[in-house]
Amino acid sequence: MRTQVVIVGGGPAGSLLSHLLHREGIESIVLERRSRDYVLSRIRAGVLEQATADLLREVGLGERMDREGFAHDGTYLAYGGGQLHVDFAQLTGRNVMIYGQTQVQEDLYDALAERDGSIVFEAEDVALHDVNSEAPSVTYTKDGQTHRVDTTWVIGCDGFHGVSRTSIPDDVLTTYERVYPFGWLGILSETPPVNDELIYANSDRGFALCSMRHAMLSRYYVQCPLDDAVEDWSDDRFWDELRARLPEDTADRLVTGPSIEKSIAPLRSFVAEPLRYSRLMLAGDAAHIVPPTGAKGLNLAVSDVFYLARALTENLRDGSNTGVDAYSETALRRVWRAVRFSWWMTTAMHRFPGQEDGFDRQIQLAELQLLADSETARRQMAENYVGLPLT
Ligand code: RFL
Ligand code: PHB
Repeated sequence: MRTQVVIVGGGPAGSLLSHLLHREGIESIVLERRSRDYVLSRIRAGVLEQATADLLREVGLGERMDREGFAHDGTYLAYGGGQLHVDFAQLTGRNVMIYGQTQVQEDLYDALAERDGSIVFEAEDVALHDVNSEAPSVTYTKDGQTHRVDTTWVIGCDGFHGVSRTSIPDDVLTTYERVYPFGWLGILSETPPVNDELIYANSDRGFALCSMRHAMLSRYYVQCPLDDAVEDWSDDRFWDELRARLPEDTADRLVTGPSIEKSIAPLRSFVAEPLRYSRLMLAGDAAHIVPPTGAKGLNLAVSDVFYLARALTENLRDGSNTGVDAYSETALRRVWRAVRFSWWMTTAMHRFPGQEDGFDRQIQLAELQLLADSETARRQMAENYVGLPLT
């Protein structure tokens, strides 16, 4: 068969791209290795930049988000026993939306389900062919049968471990990487969130984050050593550690309960450039990873495919190469800004091995004190957290 665009990977980047293209009259097919239920069982992001939320509304995906999500006008940074409020609304006139990636993904799958054949779940052995020619194709296996799709563009939205990026010759890509010497242990529990806004906590025992999904569903994280396993962390141990890392009055308010999900994620910054190799383009985690501290990963997946949908539409409808030629540079400008911010938040908020000599720890505290003392510093942090408009 033939389609205009083959999208490898049906996470947020791939499924949103297909939806955006469809609205412009461009046909695509999404090939997703996992089942729908498997993708929806992965607990990931929770914070949508204002531009992400606005885009979802604009393309008909905002109804449930506006009903069930929470607009947050600020956040708390806790350190040295106290906490600092960063008021996004006052500093930037913008805010963020608390709405889970799982819910965004459900809304996207519901939209794709209205178009027969727009997504193939459990597509195995996806392979890219002739992407460096005018006639690329993609093959995959489904229920033991091999299929081939001829196309004009192949878009790699298959995450960090996908096949798309690794289909590009090594000498084409330049990669930049920083692996952090710790991970995040996250739990989901059916308890009321400890606070009405998120709390990012820097404590002597390491980082902690209090987040939420809704009024009776909380998401909490603690920094942990990379070689820890989920089995090392009973619920009781998790709650004790979280309490120990929060300001006392917050710890006293914390309502605990059984975890319904518990997982460990490593922290990494990674960028592969350029985002294009002839007829193959990369978007989202397939091209770049940020540590979750800045809440940027999902938002970058969305901004990549926003630029890409516009570029592909111009190309396939009008024959223009302007957008596709500019895509990598346009998207990477935003990516590097988010990579810098996520690195900064990670560096300012975590306990690093080797900090024992005290110097780096004092710099961290000075960094946070600067935010407390300077409205200019707070505004810069707030502008980065709420994100740039998408234009
Ligand atoms: P995804 O979501 O990884 O989707 C890629 C899809 O491709 C499929 N796939 C394949 N399909 C076919 N053939 C193959 N060979 C394939 N290989 C893989 C996979 O099954 C998958 O369905 O990438 P995408 O779409 O680029 O989306 C990126 C986001 O998921 C990611 O950046 C965020 O979750 C990151 N992130 C956060 N981002 C935020 O903006 N705000 C947050 O608050 C936030 N918190 C987080 C996070 C990520 C976390 N983890 C677990 C890494 C918190 C955590 C703990
Ligand atoms: C989340 O709710 O999962 C979450 C929130 C903020 C972050 C990372 C993750 O920075």
